[in-house]
Amino acid sequence: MIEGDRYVVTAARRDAFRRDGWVHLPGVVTEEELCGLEREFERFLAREIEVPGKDFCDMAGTYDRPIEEWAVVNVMLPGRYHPPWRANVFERRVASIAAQLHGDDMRLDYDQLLAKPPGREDGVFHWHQDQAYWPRTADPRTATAWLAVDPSTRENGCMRFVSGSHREASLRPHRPLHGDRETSHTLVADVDESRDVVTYAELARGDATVHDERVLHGSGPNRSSGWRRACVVAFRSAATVARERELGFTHSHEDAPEVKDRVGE
Ligand SMILES: O=C(O)CCC(=O)C(=O)O
Repeated sequence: MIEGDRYVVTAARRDAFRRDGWVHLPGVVTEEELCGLEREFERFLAREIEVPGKDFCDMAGTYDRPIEEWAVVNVMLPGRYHPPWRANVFERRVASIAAQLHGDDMRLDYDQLLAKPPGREDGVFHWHQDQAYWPRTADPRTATAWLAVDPSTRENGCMRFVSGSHREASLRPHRPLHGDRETSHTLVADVDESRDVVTYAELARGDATVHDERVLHGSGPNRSSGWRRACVVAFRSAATVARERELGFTHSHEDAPEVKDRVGE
């Protein structure tokens, strides 16, 4: 339920988040609010809003793949490059969600836009745990929200999760998808669907999922005739965000290589 900038998370949904490592929240933004976000989203995709270097990239291919062939378009840190995007209605609602899940010291760590073009068998976001991408920090509290800009279905490559995997004792091994992190940012973890129970998060436009840094997740190909677009914001504790910045880690793919080398240690 929406109350101004606040989205009320029921006790049952808070419990689901703790148990499964993710939760589906219906109606986080209204249709009217989503139309405003969508207009700006399209300006990023059309490159009317400039996002430099590797922060505009393909999460399925290598950094040098021609743009016409991209299968998972990734806009990293849209708010950094386009100040009017900052503190948008989705971000404000998720700030309230993060506080309800984890407490009042949660802060925005990064934002991101993800878009899969129609009819792409390779439009796969490979299985991973977000923590593998980040430097290790003492406080694990994380609320990463993923907003469906298009109805999100199994056909167009909705998010999928291995529920409860955030409670495994150690992080699963991750390997770079294309050899090394200079060629592509993407990491892959092994998921064995005969053992790991996979849940598909089909969402209506305006719904969101919120996930923990340790839960295994990803998404399959886009076999539909339309785009599958999503806005992401990640909230972590103020202390964690401060520690990351101290390490020079901003979630930009443009961060210095010595910082990248620390990721996934
Ligand atoms: O959009 C997707 O398919 C994956 C997004 C994701 O992995 C994330 O937001 O952590």
